[in-house]
Amino acid sequence: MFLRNSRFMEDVTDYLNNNKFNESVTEFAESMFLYGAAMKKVTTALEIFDNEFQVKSDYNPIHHIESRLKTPRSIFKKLETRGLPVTIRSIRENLSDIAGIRVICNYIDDAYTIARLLTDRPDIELIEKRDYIKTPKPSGYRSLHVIVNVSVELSESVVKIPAEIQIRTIAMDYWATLEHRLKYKNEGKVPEGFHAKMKTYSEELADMESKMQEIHREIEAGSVNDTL
Ligand code: 0O2
Repeated sequence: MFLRNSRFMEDVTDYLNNNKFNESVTEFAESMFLYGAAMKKVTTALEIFDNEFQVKSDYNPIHHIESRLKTPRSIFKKLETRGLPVTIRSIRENLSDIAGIRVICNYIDDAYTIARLLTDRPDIELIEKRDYIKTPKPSGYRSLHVIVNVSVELSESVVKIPAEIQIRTIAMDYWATLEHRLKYKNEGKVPEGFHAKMKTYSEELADMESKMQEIHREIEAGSVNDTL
């Protein structure tokens, strides 16, 4: 499947021609297939939770789900930037975000609920949790990152493949998407004061969503007196 993808082939051929990647394209494609399978397993698990909430509950914490496989170009670039060998072994040992899944939730509490539901499953093993909601990055970036090992059942064996799940609210996603676009629009050149402003806006959004969370908790607890 991946071998027929022309962009995939272009990226790998480019590296082969430059002698940067001295490995078999077939082997590389096979390892990408495993990351794709891990991504599919996590998205399917999430879609089942999503459907279950829709059918059984009057509240669904999942707003929507996104997923992507890191492109060969971006894999090679990340290894090079870090001064790591550009080999399949190095990819396996150093990169945990080739299979990437993003879950967008309504409220902050929902992000923790989704992380728990996923990592309670026997086929999804928690490796590392990076809580940028409790401790945002210096840029103002907020999100809950969960690095997991996913058990992928093949025809004759079971393999464990890493995946990165980013769980964030609509407000966190709004900030991260626009900040990323603004930052990379001009090859990384940003106007003066950009970083300080983005950090302030992130704090303002965090403040607003804590208030929205509070209203949600009150409504869920049934302690609302006002009539519409
Ligand atoms: P892409 O294309 O989004 O995947 P690691 O991922 O472990 O190699 P790091 O930075 O220690 O490196 O991991 P971390 O902190 O878990 O964050 C990685 C990802 O979080 C990034 O992926 C972004 O998606 C997101 N992220 C982190 N910081 C910021 C930020 O300041 N702004 C925005 N908009 N997103 C951020 P990649 O690898 O950069 O690329």
